Amino acid sequence: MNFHIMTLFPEMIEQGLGTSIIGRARDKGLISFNAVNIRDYSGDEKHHKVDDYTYGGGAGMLMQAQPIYDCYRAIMAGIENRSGETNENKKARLIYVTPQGRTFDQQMAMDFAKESDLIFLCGHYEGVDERVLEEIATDYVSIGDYVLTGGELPAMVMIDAIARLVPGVLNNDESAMTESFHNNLLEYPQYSRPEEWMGKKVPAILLSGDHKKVDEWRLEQSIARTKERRPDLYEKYILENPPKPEKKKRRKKKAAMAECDNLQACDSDSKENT
Ligand code: 6GU
Repeated sequence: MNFHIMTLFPEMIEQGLGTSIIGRARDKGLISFNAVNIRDYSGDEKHHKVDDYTYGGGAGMLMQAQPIYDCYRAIMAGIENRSGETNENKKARLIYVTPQGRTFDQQMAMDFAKESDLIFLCGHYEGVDERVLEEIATDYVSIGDYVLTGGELPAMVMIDAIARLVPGVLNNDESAMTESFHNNLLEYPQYSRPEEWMGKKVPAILLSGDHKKVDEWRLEQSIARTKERRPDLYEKYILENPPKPEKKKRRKKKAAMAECDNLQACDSDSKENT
């Protein structure tokens, strides 16, 4: 998977994505980063200017259309050159990173992870000339309802989330982790040595060696935690996993997993276990 980032600060991207798991994946050739400086495509030979005042007045400068478009064309030419005739009809998606976009989430990360090339456009100043966006942007994506000074950090956030889904990027241990947001549940609490720390004991069930019980406990904890911390996600989980009506006789055995669908049981559970 190849990430192309159109930016005024390519060094920010290179530093941000060059280390840890993502850097290792790049070194292994599983992903690549191509941070392209929009300023290199300025038509202004002398000052390499890429911004100007807005028509209609108002504060701030706007990134002009032409340098962005030329930068985009150069990236596209590189992609087409590399992929040859094989997928000539499939245009790479271009993500304009903007607080006005759809909020990025795990589902979007999974969707973007299917692409072979992704182009990110990082805005600065007051924004970008609308006409070039109409011409090249396929997706408008934000990372949340707050304003940042530029699109580089959000682009890196998205690239990290997407890249770790590319096969081979995570090693077995990393990918075997039961993750928050899979199935709309947050991760259960985890413990390592020592067995007792600051007077707090590791829940006994985790030391029992009974894998089935441990799994049940973890699911129960995940559900309780999601309900308490992210009621919005919990709603989704319940919609997709409606609680099954229990037969009376088998109720005791199956109780652990089902109980958390009931608000009171969940609340008392999570208190007992914290
Ligand atoms: Cl994607 N860009 C900028 N500039 N600010 C943001 C954002 C994106 N998402 C949240 N704030």
